Amino acid sequence: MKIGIVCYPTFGGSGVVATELGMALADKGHEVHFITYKQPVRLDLLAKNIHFHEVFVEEYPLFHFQPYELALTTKLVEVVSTYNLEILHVHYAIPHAYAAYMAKQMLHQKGIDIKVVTTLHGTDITLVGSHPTYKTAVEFSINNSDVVTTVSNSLKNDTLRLFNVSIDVNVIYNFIDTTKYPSIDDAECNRTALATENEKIITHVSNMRPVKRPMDVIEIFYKIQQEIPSKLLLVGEGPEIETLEYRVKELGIYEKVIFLGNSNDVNKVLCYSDLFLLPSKTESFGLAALEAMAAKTPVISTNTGGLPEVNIDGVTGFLSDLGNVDEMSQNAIKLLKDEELLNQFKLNAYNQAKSFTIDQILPQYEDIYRAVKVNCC
Ligand code: GMT
Repeated sequence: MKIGIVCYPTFGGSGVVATELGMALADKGHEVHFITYKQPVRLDLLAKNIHFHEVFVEEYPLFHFQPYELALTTKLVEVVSTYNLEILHVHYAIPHAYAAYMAKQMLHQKGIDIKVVTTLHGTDITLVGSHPTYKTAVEFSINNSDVVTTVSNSLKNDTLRLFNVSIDVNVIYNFIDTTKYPSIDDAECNRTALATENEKIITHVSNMRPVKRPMDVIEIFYKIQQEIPSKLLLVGEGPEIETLEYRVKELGIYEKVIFLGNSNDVNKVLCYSDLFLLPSKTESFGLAALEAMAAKTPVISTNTGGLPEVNIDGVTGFLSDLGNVDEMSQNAIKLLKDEELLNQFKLNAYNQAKSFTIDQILPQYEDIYRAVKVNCC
């Protein structure tokens, strides 16, 4: 099939899912065209069947906000008609589903029928999409897609609760390629660079936005390190970083917290991590938790959104109410103190991750593409 993928090219989960999906589809022989404003961070441009089309936004002094939707719509019309694409799969509704709808109408006038598959990822529904500023347009774009998917049951329920939805919503979970995670014995899994032999390594990966509650990560770690020799690795960049650094200095734990910034090597950090912290306010799925589990790292998380569909309380980690920093740190200490229990949880986490492998999820998207083509025209 000839498939166009529209996504954010940055380190966010929706862009990662879109990129990994596109590369796996290309690997299976589909022709995949990425259409976005920058090359996606995890995209292997030299791989077979992969194409990338950059959306340029012409700046003009009159514009306070650059009209990205218009530039994207124009590019979609051009790419679909030039390469005879059959499916446009847009990740994150805002503004991608809206631009795809507009492109579909323009292509229809040229006698071209393109099918639009919209995957909702989380904040495009919860925090941002349901805000009155966007809600009408997001609802319209959802209802006028040919197929809609969400990345968890929780996000499906949120979508049905927050919007007046007149189309079926399919759940297709986030996925993982477990082969991409080195094991602790591999040379590239170099834990000695960051911690001593007797220290435990605790990791948090996010875009450091308030929704991820990174300050809770610091408070949880502060309690852990009082009882267990340990280091905290923070991977990712975002608006909270400065405040976090300030708090870490204030607590006197600066030498125990390592700020790694954005990284394409998250798997190499996770392979030697003993515990992963994800105390998010909301999380439609929690791809970061799944990535940790694929690297045999148990997860201490909140019980919000789709996290209970991924992290199993008392098995692959522990779940707590939002903001319950005391319980989260107690659970972390309990695990880190008991080597046997920790190893059991590491194994459980890995086994749970294996139920979300790409080879189980990819065919679900292919089935949707095939079905929407058959029902078409
Ligand atoms: O987590 C973010 O803020 C990034 C965001 C995105 O769309 O890029 O992630 C969302 O999509 C991921 C992939 O489907 C999910 O695993 C994350 O849980 C979800 N984030 C939230 O719902 C906050």
